[in-house]
Amino acid sequence: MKRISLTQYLVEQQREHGHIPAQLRLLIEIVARACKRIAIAVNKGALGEVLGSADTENVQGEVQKKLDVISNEVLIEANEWGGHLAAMASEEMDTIHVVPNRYPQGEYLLLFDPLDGSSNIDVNVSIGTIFSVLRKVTNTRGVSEEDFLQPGKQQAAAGYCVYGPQTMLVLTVGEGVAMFTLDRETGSWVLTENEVTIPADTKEFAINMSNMRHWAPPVRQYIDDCLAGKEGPRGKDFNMRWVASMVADVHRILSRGGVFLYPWDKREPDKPGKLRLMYEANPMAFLIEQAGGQATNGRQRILDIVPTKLHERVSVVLGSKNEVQRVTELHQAAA
Ligand code: AHM
Ligand code: MG
Repeated sequence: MKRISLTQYLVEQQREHGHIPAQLRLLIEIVARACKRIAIAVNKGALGEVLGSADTENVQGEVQKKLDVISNEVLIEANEWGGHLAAMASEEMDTIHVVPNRYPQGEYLLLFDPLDGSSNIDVNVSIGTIFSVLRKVTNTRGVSEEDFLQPGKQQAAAGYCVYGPQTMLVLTVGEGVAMFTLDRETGSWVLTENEVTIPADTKEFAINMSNMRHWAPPVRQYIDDCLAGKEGPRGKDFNMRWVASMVADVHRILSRGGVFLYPWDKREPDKPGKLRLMYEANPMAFLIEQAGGQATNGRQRILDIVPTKLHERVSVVLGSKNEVQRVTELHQAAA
């Protein structure tokens, strides 16, 4: 099999479609390199003294794990000096990190969840890094949080890296989805799946079932119908999977179909959901749509939502098209 590296893939995309400017290519390569460093830290585990809590809290009031903090630092350090970015934002930082004056400022904005699936770090289950790239569209000097508040449909690129049995990078630059596997011997990202597509139908759903009693009626209805199996209104048996790392759950869906839900629930009625719009839902929604799936908040396409704040939360329903449509219709019927 001819091996195509990430660099070659990006150069060829640029030649064929002409939509990957040099700065964006550099950005993607730097993020991919940073993910390699994170993968090394993840693999070392207890031997690298990277497990356990950092005894600090992030802006969302969650206790940070050592690997949350390490991964955040790796991504910032790697991306500061290249001249491709104006600023970065992260799940682990209260506000944006502007590229320091000693480096040139670029035209892109990078958002990330440096280590997704934090509850799985210490139990050796797949975790990941999620990233989203926006262009700074305003011509104002300097950069502020406002510059980041763009709907997900304006993303220039998005992807994630999953640290599992294999380390894989999954990427879209708006021309389909490509998957790369890290070759540990050579240290390079090798294209192993191109033009990924999600089947429109599925018999597999992913949701944290322990929250069932807190869901809104349309979500309850959807899952009840799935659980009723062959004898129920769906006429088929469903299987359930929940890794509790969004990256791993989305990776399974991109690999063989399925539907993922993290819905609003009544314990926190004022919060639209648990997951964060700008660095979790948007990049995943972009990938899922690029693979032929759908992503909504139950009512509206995720990529159309105009954010009002950096750490905004959102309900998420994504994956195989016909299932997402069904959930969305149940919400519309209940409205
Ligand atoms: P994190 O970014 O702090 O790791 O939280 C996000 C994670 C998602 O990866 C996952 O889908 C969800 O939270 C798991 O939630 P739960 O603990 O309810 O299973
Ligand atoms: Mg996360």
